[in-house]
Amino acid sequence: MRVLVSGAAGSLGRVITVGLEGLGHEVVGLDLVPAPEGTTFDWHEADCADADAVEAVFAALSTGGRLDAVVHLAGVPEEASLPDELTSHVITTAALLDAMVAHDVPRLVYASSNHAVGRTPRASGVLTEAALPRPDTYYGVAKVAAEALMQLFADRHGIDAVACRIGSFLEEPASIRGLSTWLSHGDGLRMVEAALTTPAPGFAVLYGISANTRAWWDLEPGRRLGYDPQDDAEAYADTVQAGPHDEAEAEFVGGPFATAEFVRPA
Ligand code: 15L
Repeated sequence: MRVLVSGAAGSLGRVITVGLEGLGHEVVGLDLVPAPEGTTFDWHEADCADADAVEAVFAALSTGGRLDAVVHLAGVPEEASLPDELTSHVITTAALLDAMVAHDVPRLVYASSNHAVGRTPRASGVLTEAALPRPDTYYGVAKVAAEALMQLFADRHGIDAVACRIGSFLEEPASIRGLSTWLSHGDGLRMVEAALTTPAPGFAVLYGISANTRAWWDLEPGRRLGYDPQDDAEAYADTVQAGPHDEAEAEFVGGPFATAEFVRPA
């Protein structure tokens, strides 16, 4: 497949681009910044929030053959003001979806987040993909809205759009919460590959975590799409240090984003 990856220079993007290339895909990187040294694939510099700039990238790519999918990983990974969050997650997703429709690109894989449902109490039990939106921050609100855009474009334009509600994408789990929310680098790649290749998903949601013994999120929606996680954070249970915020972070699935002390930017 020929795949455009936004946020290619970010922490997710660096791992996913190289991994997709290793799986035999033709990767095109897209980011605000130049390609990291040693990048072996095509790269475009543009702001995904600028619809004209995004359209120009798609127009340039159309001369080099068919683009099969977009993997949208760009966006601020933490809380910011509401306008900044909406720009970073919703405006960018809309610009990419508009360009996909204009250029007949059939599939979007999106780095959504657990924070779309982060204010769900842990006491609610394992969350399925049918969990109602329950954001813990403006960041979470923007992820909910981006998922709604994906549903809209699936319904109106027949785009296949998989929203991956990612937990904690790290080399190793870094906290007690991480033993439940960890997504290993290898499983992150498996998740994206499944979302890219599963036949005709329409709009679909999966939880992007490894096969963690202590998981709070249902892996079945992902398994139905072909995501077969191989790692388990439990292997790190003896090495992860308890922290002073563990108790507060355990109340809601969004952990540190959902605690009562969290201060929202204006
Ligand atoms: C996210 O969505 C954030 O981008 C990341 O920084 C982590 O906070 C992660 O969720 C998490 O919940 O651990």
